[in-house]
Amino acid sequence: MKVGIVGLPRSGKTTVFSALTGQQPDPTLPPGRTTLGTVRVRDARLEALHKLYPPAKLIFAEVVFADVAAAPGRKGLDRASLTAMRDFDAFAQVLRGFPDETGAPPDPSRELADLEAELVLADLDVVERKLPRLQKGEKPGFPAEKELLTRLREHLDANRPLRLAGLSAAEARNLSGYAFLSQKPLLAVLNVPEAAVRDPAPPALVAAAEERQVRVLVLSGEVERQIAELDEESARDFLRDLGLAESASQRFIAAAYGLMDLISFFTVGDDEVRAWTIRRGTEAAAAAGKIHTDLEEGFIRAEVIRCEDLLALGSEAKCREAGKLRLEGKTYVVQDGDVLHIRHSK
Ligand SMILES: Nc1nc2c(ncn2[C@@H]2O[C@H](COP(=O)(O)OP(=O)(O)OP(=O)(O)O)[C@@H](O)[C@H]2O)c(=O)[nH]1
Ligand SMILES: [Mg+2]
Repeated sequence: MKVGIVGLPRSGKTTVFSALTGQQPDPTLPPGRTTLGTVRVRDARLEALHKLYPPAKLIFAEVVFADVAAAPGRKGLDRASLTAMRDFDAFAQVLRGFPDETGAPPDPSRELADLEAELVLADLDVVERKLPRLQKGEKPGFPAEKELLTRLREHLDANRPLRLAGLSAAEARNLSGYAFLSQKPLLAVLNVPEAAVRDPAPPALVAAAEERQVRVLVLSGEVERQIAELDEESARDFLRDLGLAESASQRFIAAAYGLMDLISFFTVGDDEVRAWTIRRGTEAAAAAGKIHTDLEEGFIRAEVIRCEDLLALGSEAKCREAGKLRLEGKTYVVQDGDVLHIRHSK
């Protein structure tokens, strides 16, 4: 799962990316080239499970963030950046919450609208190049492609992002090859100065975000960068002094999980105790495939224990005795916090 840190030029994308991931993109990269950085998903349940298997390695799930090198001196997005953005599963749009280099005050609700307009235009361009070919009799890639694209064109023509087009799950799946930009889940990230880090988001931004069904996260890239340089205890003290409960990177990840409808399941053993990320609704065989393709192909059954049962009873054997271990088939829908052991024939 890759979250693209996107936004208008000079909004603070790279600052936020570096603060979250500790990675410094090479400033000489050509436009459109991406830099990836991973962030561990802290999970108290996983850390508690790890205590039951002392020699095991503890492996957190990770979220990948991407920063795109921008073409210098542009007002809007360059083509190379738009192309790079097609590859991301979701967007976090950084909104400038500080005066820019010329002293101009921030206008985050306008930035939200401006980027959206660019994404809508880029999608409209794709639809308008495809539709005439379908109308001329080109074989559609999926049933009713022409009708669906016609509907999308009307929607885009009205300056509405495809996220709000009320697409069914099947339609969204059919369209996945197009990688429409305005269809991708979006989170708004207001990057404010340290002094404003506890202030609520400005009402105009809240209204603009609500209208688009977008969540707003307020953070200070500057504060996050400083936290990233501290050890855990000093970071806690620093956050307490600022009146914050936790660093934004974990809030950011929680929001990204929600945005992409992601959940975690766990595997435990003497070698490793590990969290895996899947989309909500994933069935057991596909979840097993995340661990290893052999486990999906040779899937027989999943032994499932709820992590709270395992934590309360202290061992898999005790869970088995207490009837807390279930055997589930291929189509079992894995739940957040399930501990899985896959029985397989490979
Ligand atoms: N005052 C202040 N300046 C910031 C903050 N975050 C970023 N900046 C400045 O804003 C400018 C742009 O920051 P970047 O992080 O490079 O923004 P960007 O969106 O990656 O820019 P491009 O990739 O060129 O589009 C730089 O001069 C930063 O120093 C902030 O929180 N406060
Ligand atoms: Mg940048």
